[in-house]
Amino acid sequence: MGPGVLRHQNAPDTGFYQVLLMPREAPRDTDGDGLDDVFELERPESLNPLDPADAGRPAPGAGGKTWLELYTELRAPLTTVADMSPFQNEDGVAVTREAVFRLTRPLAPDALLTVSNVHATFGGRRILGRVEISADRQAVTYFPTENLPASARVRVTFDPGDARDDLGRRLDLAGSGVSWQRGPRGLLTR
Ligand SMILES: [Ca+2]
Repeated sequence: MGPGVLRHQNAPDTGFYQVLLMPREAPRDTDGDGLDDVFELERPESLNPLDPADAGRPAPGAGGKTWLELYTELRAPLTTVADMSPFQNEDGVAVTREAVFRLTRPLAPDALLTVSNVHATFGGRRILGRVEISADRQAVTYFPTENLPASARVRVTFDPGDARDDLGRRLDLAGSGVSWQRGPRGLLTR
C-alpha cells in the first residue's frame, strides 16, 4: 500500500488515534473473524479488516467455499507422508510385502497414481508391481508382483509427480521411499 491521508470528518476532541506499524509476518485479526488483517487488506474488493461478517461469505471462484474456509486451506501445511509401512529398521520383512504410504491429507478425487509414480527397484532395475489408492484416498499402496530371491533388497520410491491433494496442491514429499531386505533383521532406510 502506498502513502495516503487519513481524515476523520467531525472528529470529536475527546480522543486521539494511535498509528501502529505492524509487521506483515505477524498481522492482527482486528475484527476477530479468523482472517488476518493483511489477507483482508490485500483483497479490498471483498474483505474488510474491520468487518467480521465478510469471513462467512462465499469466496469468488472457490467452489462455494467461504473466505474463512479458503483462508484455512491456504494456510494448511503441504501434504506429505505421515508414515510408511514397512517402517524404518523393521525386522524380517518379506520381499513380496506391499509398501504403504499414508498421507497427511487425502489425494484429489481425480488424482491418478501409477507405477510411474510408485515403483520398486531390485538390483538397479524396476520390478513389476501395481499401485492402489485407498477408499479414503489417504493411503497409497504398492504391491510387488514379481518373484524375487529371498535375499532381495527392494527399494520402493514414491514420486507423486503432478498428483494433487484434496486442496488442489502438489504434494510435498521429495525423496519419499522405503527400502527393505528380507532376513532376520530387515534393513530399512528412508
Ligand atoms: Ca473481516
